Amino acid sequence: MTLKIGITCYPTVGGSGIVATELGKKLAEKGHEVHFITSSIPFRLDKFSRNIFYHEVEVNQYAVFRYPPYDIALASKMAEVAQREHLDLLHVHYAVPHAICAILAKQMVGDHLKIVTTLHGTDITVLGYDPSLTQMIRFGIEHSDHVTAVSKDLVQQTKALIETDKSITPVYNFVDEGTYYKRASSDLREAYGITSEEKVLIHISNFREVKRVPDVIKAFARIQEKISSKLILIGEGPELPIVTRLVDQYGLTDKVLFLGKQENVAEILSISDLAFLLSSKESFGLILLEAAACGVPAIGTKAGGIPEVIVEGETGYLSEVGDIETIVSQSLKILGDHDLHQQMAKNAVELVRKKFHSEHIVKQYEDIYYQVLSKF
Ligand code: GMT
Repeated sequence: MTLKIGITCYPTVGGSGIVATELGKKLAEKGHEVHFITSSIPFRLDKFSRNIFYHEVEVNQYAVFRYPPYDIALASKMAEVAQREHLDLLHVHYAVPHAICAILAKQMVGDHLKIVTTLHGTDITVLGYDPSLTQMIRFGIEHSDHVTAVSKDLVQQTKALIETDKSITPVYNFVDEGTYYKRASSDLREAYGITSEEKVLIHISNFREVKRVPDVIKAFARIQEKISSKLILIGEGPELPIVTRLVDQYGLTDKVLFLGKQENVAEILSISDLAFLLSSKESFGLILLEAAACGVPAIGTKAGGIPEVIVEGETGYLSEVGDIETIVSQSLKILGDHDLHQQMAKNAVELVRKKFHSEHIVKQYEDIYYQVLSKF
């Protein structure tokens, strides 16, 4: 039986928006009718599919409102679309505000409309610490028909921080295998002025404090003294000025390439030798999966769900948050040993194929949908 599914996510926000959109696309390929209900068109929704629809949430800017009422507009749009299109369920990404809006919509439409909520991390590990929101997050979780989280660690953290007994299913993220694979060597290295002897290190994030990008620079400063290399930085965010200054202070301006925001990173990952994700909080770290799919080993921190994505000693190494010494020695070990690097690159591709394959993950979500719909 094919379903009619409404999907709400932050269309412009990193990993959660990407995963929600790719999930919608895969569901549509399997014959389900997918309705994106979002504030703008999700940036990965780039190709036409007759099973995919987009409903824009328009927020009234009426002068009396000090803050435009996005949540109310979203709930109202969800109810309108659910009624008109006879949706079976709403799959919302983020407890606050999206699960709350879905609960409101369900109250308007009726109990037959089911709610599946996926937690991505920021809603719990950042907002969960704000006491004024804890109760609201708990409400969103407990009134959803089913809740998933993108790692086992996030399941544990949610239970501990939000103090809920609600059953939460871990469902890992996935990448589109048609996009993320290692490209044959391109002229990109040459275009970026990278010589054939140089190794390429890469970090991709939204440059928020939790990503600890300065640690990447500190580690790179020492790595490039031993192994000729360049560091590619992709993304933009509040810490970019701090990072730029640090690169300057270390005299690394010729060795660090700031590429800004890039949407198609598979090409760039394909010329990379090692990826870094040194965050202090990270529920999953989608970029690690994207890197692994392109055959790039990674160094990550023992934070959140990262140890569920990097297999220690097989696809990369793990270190304590801020332990630059260990990060440097682990990086030198991988970059200095061709056979180890090749083996890790191979293992990484295999890991994505076995543990995180889109077919397997999409099936897990479908099973959850059928399960909630079978309950009256
Ligand atoms: O990392 C961010 O700040 C963005 C955020 C998002 O909403 O996309 O990322 C969260 O969700 C991603 C997709 O599930 C995860 O891969 C990221 O680890 C998670 N970020 C954090 O937990 C900090």
